[in-house]
Amino acid sequence: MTTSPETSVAPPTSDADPFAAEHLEHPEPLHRALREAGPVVHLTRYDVHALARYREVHAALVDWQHFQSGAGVGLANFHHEQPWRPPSLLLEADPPRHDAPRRVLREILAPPALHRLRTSWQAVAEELVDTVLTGRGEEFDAFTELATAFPLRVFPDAVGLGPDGRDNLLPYGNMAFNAFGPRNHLVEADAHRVAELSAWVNAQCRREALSEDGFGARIWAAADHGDLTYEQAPLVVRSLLTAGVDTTVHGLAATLYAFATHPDQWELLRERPELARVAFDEAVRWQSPVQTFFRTATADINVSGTIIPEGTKILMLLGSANRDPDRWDDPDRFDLTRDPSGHVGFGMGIHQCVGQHVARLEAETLLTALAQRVDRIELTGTARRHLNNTLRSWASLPVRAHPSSRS
Ligand code: QZP
Repeated sequence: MTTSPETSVAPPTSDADPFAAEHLEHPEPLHRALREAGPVVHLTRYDVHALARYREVHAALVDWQHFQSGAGVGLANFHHEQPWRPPSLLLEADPPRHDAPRRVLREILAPPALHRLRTSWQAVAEELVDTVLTGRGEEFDAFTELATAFPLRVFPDAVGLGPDGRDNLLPYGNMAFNAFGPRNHLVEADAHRVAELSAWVNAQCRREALSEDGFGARIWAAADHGDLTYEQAPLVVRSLLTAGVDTTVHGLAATLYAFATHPDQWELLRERPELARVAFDEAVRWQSPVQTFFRTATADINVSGTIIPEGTKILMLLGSANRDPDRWDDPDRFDLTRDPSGHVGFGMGIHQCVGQHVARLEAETLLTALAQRVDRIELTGTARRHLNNTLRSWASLPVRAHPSSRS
């Protein structure tokens, strides 16, 4: 994608604010406009360059040498602004510093390591679905009762968290994902909780706070083996607690919303339950729970004919890339028969979501339990969003689920 500087042109500009409420609520019109404007668009309000097409987003994600993460993956440039918390050793770091923590977490969250969780997660999913189907006359809020309840039942236990204060996890994540955006009203709204929530999360990352058999304990054991330093271990645990809760909650919510609004696709899943995993990936492509993050240019980079100046921030619109008609047939359609692989909803390249197998296992166990028990799922009211600067989030998914006769 890098060509000689002589061929460069000034990019089209836009004064749109991708973090304004109207665009967070309905991002598609802005995404289409930015994709059509050109391969690179200068956003004058923030003085950043935005990539909205699949081709450029993908190319930037795999080129960590030119598109660095060490200056932060939010709007704030850590070289000029103090980060709100010590930077993540994985997310907000480049090779070589990034690599040891990444290797440790990759082993701990790899499919073979998750194998022993499957049976217990299946049982939790079945019990949870049975409870919502009997408890409330088959009408319930699928956001709170399933998409939120299920990850909160299985993930903190898998990490090895103690029982107290788990209700801090979602508010902490909401704050962290808002913090990647501008200091707008969403950030200001939670400012009074930063110290309290950070103190709680940091306390949970200590070795003494964690059970002896969870992901957290294995991170500390990696320090015993010399694969991490003892200073790094708590920050790697912090990454799990930051990245592992809200993302799966809103990813599962996106999947349930997709099925509630596409009954033919639910029918297909019931016929072929082995599609549960591909359904989750297709929902991640279609909704892109992680809508955006930034990189920073390490040099003057020529991107498809536009020079992006060294040291400036680049906004990657993952949700837009995942619906780029030049990459996807009928991109706005939620379709279990397509191959969604290659979507950038989990990122791409060396930083690609290290927890994606955990997320897929959560989705697979919950969807399978639901598909075995529910003929039809439909919205009974308005699906409501919660606004966040980074996450395409939900507040409510009121549904009716029709229990199947065979269960
Ligand atoms: C958040 C961390 C989509 C990403 C921005 C999600 C994410 C990944 C890692 C961390 C936080 O390491 O704290």
